[in-house]
Amino acid sequence: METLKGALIGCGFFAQNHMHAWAAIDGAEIVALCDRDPDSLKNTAKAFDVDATYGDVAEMIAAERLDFVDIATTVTSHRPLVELAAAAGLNIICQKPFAENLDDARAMVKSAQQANRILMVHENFRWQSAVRAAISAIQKGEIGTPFFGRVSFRSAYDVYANQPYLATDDRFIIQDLGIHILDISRAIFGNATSISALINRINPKIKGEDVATMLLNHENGATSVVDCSYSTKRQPETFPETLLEIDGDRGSLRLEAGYKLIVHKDGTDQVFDVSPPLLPWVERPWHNIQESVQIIQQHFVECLRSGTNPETSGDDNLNTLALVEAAYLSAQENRTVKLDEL
Ligand code: NAD
Ligand code: 89Y
Repeated sequence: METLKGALIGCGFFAQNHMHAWAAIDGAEIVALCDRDPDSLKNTAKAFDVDATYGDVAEMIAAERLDFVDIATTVTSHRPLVELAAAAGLNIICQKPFAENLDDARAMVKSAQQANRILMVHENFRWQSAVRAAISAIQKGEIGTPFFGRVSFRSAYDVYANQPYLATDDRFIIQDLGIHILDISRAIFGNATSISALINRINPKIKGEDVATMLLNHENGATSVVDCSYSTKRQPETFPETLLEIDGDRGSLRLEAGYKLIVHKDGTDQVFDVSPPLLPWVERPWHNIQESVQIIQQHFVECLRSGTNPETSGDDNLNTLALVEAAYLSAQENRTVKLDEL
């Protein structure tokens, strides 16, 4: 089978993880890089030994024979880049947040559908092996039918050092991080019908909210609480772990700090170490996220090969993005927002 040829668009902070992961994945290779910033372009080309470099995406797409593009830019550029790539007949994997708003996201999904190409969102947290182990235990029925969950991410890790835009954007934690945690809640309980959100800014040096507490009602009748904070100073500092407490009608499950999975059923606890493997290129504490980058990109390649829709497709991600929009609306108007309002 021929190796799929891809191009990376955006060679910034997080794209370095994409490149390490592509190098470790069978069946696909990155043959070209694009970035408007010459230094990022040059450094990434050197680090990963890629000869073809471009400062303009349209120029790159015209010059290269590609099967897919991997969009690792920040959100404002996602819609034009996705539409350009789809119009050129390319498959696409695009970083989160997928779009700035739902209208853009719907148009992006449509552009890929019209081109009959695969569009996947790099929504990687549900692909973290520890989270996956919990989802898999729930899907196997280990705790019966889940009826309540707390999906929680609380940390004081300095995310602004690597991603300075997080301190200056109007929106912060729900759009940047909560999006992943809401997506995990969807992966466990399915789509939601309504959400109520409270937000707060504790860190005076940033513009957006750094604390969000969200209450979701799911289509299947389950309730979940999704809570996120980047102002929680604690030991152990759990960045970037998502912690879970899920109650089912036959038992309960907890994913605790240190990647400890506890499944309680028939009156006893079973305890599992679900620590992510330390891949050769990863660095603590990011290894959890970095491993999931490799897993999600591998899933993208498998979907391209088999022609199947990815689990975290553009279409699927509309539901996660709708939760983000609804959470901001709820916080702004101090009311419960029904998802069918959007
Ligand atoms: P960054 O600013 O470090 O890098 C973005 C790069 O894209 C920059 O080098 C910029 O010059 C380039 N760029 C922007 N528009 C372009 C265009 N039109 N053409 C060519 N190049 C362009 O940003 P980052 O921190 O690496 O974040 C990138 C994305 O990754 C964001 O959407 C962020 O939310 C996401 N991210 C995801 C995770 C995750 O776990 N999934 C973690 C961190 C960041
Ligand atoms: O951008 C964010 C993400 O997607 O995962 C963690 C992060 O890097 C900071 O919140």
